[in-house]
Amino acid sequence: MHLTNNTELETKRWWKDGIVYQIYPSSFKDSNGDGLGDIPGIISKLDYIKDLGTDIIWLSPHYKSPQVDMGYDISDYQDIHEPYGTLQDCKDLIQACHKRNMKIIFDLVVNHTSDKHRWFQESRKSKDNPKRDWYIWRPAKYDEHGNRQPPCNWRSFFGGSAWKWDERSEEYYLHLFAVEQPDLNWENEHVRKAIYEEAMKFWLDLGVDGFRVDTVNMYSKILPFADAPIEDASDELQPAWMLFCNGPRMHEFLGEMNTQVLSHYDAMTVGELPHTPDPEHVLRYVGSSANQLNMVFQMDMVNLGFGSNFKYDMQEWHLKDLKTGLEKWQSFIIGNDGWTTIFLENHDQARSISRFGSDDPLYRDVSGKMLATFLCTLTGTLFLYQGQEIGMVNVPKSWPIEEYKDLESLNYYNYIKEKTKGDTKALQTALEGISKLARDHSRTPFQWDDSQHAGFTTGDPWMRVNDIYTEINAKAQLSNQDSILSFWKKAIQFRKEYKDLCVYGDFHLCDLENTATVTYIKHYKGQKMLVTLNFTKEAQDIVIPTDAQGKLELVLSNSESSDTEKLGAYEARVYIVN
Ligand code: ISL
Repeated sequence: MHLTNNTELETKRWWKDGIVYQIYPSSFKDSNGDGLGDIPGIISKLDYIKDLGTDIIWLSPHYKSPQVDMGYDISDYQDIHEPYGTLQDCKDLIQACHKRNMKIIFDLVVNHTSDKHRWFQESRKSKDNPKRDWYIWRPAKYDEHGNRQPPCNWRSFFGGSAWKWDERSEEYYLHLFAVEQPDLNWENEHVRKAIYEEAMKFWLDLGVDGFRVDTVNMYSKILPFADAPIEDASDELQPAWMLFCNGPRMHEFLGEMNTQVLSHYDAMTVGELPHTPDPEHVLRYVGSSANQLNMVFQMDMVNLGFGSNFKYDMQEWHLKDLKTGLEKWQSFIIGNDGWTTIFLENHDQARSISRFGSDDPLYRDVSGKMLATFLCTLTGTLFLYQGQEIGMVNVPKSWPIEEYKDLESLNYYNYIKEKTKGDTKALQTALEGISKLARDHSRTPFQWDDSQHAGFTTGDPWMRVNDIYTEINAKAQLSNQDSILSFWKKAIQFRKEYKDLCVYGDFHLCDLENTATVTYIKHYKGQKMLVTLNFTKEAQDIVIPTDAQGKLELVLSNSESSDTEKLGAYEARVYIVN
């Protein structure tokens, strides 16, 4: 279906062709030497971000927080984590973005709060506290020996039971994530109202342009709480996403959020939507007529290689798997009013060059540029993560577990340690998984230059800087026309110049079975573009799909090669088909 001119005006929106740059505040830029990034540091780098060609900033949580989960545990929605700055700094940041004609969105984390949030502090006081029902409390179960047991067998995301016994008020509370992240009870309408007021309207009224909505499908759980099916026979606790994702009231809640808050602003929303494989169901979240969210993140590509029970229990994956996920979420919006996203990195993922390209110094640059070509020619809103534009890679495999800071990696390592009673081989395997997939890889300080601590801080960085910073840093790349950074700028300009094809075009995959290349055609009205990418170190045949026969004009490439038969290692080519 092609859209007429009238609907086209409605269909092309700033949050569709705008490119998003995600900032992880603790690791972006420190302005005061305390070793932690901060808001003034971000402001000092806005011209760098603007110059890259990106249009929208997504700021990961900057709110007041004990930082058990790096700010995804919020203790006050209307206050700022002190080392990051003040509310005034935050207002300055919003203004500084708008002055540069950029937008800024914040992270909306409302499935849970920190256990230090005043709502939870009240709630846990006693069973009859007026805020008791703001969180999810349940009595204990007892087994046949009279031992106290949690209400059900759910495993939390960060390991251990999803239920925590509260000694004082003698009930369990639910926490899908860390013990210190109790789940809010969305069934209670006072909770929802408070979220709308404190976490949303407050910031929208200060000029924020929207939200990245954390764990957007977990607010409605299936009640009453039941045991999840046994998938991991070696453990009492089981993954339970089928019982806490996409519960029966999910769409009602998002509809209400829309009517009461979002519809009053020109706000962008992008939700994190794990465990929702059915495109029809996803359209209920992102179809524009559904009035819920503008778009969601699908995890199919970024979760490749994750173990089914534990992420770090790595599995082999094949290029065909990547293409299957790619095709699914690129094409599910064809002929309807939905929208989609493109990303290979964020603060929960390891670095894309290390995972999908090669961090071997021989291929690092070329594979980074190939991935840039890939992302910049896909349909949907494009999200970049800080450091991706300079080709930051995973930390060295030699780093011991002590250098990792994320509770997910550490909890997993400790779980294996306990389970195997410290078996060296098992711990080595665990560390291998962590060195490939840990969230820490994206969280190391930004590599600005080759001075001490990569120019990130004049103090002691909160997390070790990746040792490779003298080779990979922004300063060196800014002055090098051949750098990954320069290529990203070029590819972003290309995306803007060929916006219809790149951002809005219909996507058709051509080589699903090919184990080495990814080839697709983009169509927009009469225009056609062919993209062919080599995901390997070996040269590959160039196969022109029958649908792209005609005069091919090479418009973007990461190599100088003029070989018409073969793609070199990690070579990327984009042709306009005339
Ligand atoms: O990070 C993951 C796998 O390594 C995911 O399971 C992740 O925990 C999940 O997608 C939810 O993520 C979001 O909420 C978490 C927070 O830790 C993540 O950083 C955030 O993106 C809890 O708020």
